[in-house]
Amino acid sequence: MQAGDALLIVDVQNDFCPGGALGVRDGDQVVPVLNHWIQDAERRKVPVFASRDWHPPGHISFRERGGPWPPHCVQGTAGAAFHPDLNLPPSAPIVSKGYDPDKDSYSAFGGTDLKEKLHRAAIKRIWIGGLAQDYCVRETSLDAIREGFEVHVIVNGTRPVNVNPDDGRRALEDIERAGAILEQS
Ligand code: VGL
Ligand code: ZN
Repeated sequence: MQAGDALLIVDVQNDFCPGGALGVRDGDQVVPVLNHWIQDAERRKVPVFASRDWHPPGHISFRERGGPWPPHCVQGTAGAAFHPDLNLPPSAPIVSKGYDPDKDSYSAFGGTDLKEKLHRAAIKRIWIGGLAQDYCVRETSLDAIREGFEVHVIVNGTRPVNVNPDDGRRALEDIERAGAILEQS
């Protein structure tokens, strides 16, 4: 990571970790990995951004409204909080998504000012990790590429939901085909 780069931590929230409402298998294992990246970013003066899934009660993505998911990441609840061990810098801008009761967005660019924030910080290249690999990380990475950023995905800093067993693998393939670089270390 160097000048012109940003680190983007996607949805590392309690509800996406084991025991959470939409717990991703080994989701909490991304935390120590991403903490290392955060530490490295701070040392290099690379800005860190974080997104969070931030739904109102009765959100359209919830089963009670015909959506695919149990209620999760409800605004202000413990499940919507970042994992307690995630060491986000206090200065890290936080982007909230999925706040409209009638709209969902897996992408951290959807309905947010993330693009403007990144442009204002003169960011050209983004390092992305977090949850979940086959939803928010996938869509955020694809949008970032569409917006013209160079995208690196920190693969061991992500985990898939795997509604279907291959979803994570396919998501990585899709992201790579779109032009992202998969960071395997
Ligand atoms: C996500 C499922 C439902 C995500 C959000 O952030 O990956 N997944 N809502
Ligand atoms: Zn959601």
